[in-house]
Amino acid sequence: MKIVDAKVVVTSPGRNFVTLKLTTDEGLTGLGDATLNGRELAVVSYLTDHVAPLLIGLDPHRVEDTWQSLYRGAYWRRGPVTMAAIAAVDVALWDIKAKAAGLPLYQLLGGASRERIGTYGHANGRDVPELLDSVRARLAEGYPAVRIQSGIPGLKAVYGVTDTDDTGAAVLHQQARPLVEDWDTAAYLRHVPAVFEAVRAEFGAELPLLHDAHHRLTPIQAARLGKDLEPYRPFWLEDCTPAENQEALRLVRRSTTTPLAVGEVFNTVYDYQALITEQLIDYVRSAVTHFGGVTPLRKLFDFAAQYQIRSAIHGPEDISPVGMAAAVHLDLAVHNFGIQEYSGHSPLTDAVFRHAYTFTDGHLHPGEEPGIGVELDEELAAAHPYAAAYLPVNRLHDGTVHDW
Ligand code: CS2
Ligand code: MG
Repeated sequence: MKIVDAKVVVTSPGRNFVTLKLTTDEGLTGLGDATLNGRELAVVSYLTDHVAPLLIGLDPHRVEDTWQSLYRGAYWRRGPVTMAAIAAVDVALWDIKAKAAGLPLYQLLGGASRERIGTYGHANGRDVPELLDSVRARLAEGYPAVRIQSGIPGLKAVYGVTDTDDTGAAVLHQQARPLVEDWDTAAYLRHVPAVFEAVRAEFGAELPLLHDAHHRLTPIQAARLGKDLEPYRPFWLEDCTPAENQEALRLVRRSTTTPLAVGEVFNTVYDYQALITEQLIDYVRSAVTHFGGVTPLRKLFDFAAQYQIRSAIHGPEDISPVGMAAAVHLDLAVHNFGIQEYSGHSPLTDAVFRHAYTFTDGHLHPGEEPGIGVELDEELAAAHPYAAAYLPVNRLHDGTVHDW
């Protein structure tokens, strides 16, 4: 079997997605997600101009060899653009391989290790009452765990708190030019424990509560927050400090028993090396789309499993249904599964990307369709062209740029 066509489809059914579609001489097709939120066109060019021509004529069954060729052959390694492009090729090849075998992808990854996949949903509010209503809404949808993000008194717009227009519809924090949000770490550190106190008071001690600090704290501030949240027993504190400096987590780890989750912005195992071998974290957060595909992410999970660290694949709306499908197949198969983030997508996005995975009573299942179980409606995709959209930028009150 040979690859005879490699096409990059950019569509924006409410937000931008980049998809690679490979076609073989036997008529089999494979899809891969290459969406890099806010830098989509860089990956489009990487794939279109530098990778797609090299794929024509290759045997699609040679998944590992193609991955190694794209990783080592570029000479310039790692990074979000390169690894999103390689991820799209990798997932498309796994999709073809599983279709050729007539099996859902998870069967090629060792088969099911569980019956269904536990998820967590996003609850947020501009203030505590609104947050409590949002938690209620996620529980009503069946989510077994909830991430809680709240507005901060004195701050206009904060990460994770969905702005809604006067019709109540979510206003995506993605504009043709970056929105500028404001930040005050001291106000945040004062407020978050009170938010957990209020949610625990309302929903009790059992409900798994997650929180994302989104890279914004120094190590000692992260240690402070981890300690302050211990009485509320969070399921995890995510991205408590920018983890490019992996050593920073040593200070946090020795200061608190609050579980730590890191890694959605990481794209190779080397970003995690010390975090895993020194057991500085409890969950690895990389998504198939940002980590180079199923091939390396499975290896990362097996490495993490030696240290009793579990998976927690990144699953917000900017991971397309193609990337989500690949994640759910991995979630079903790996032994050290932890939890799957799941925000769902708009009905229009689900129409562009028809998928076999299901979300029922707060749990996902990949379904039994051969491959990853996603079909791309190219005609509908073409009706929603790319629209420039950028993530916000964060600034302190004195105007200093801060992590968003
Ligand atoms: C967040 C993401 O879901 C999360 O944990 O960190 O929503 C992140 O803000 C977006 O993926 C950025 O595109
Ligand atoms: Mg996050």
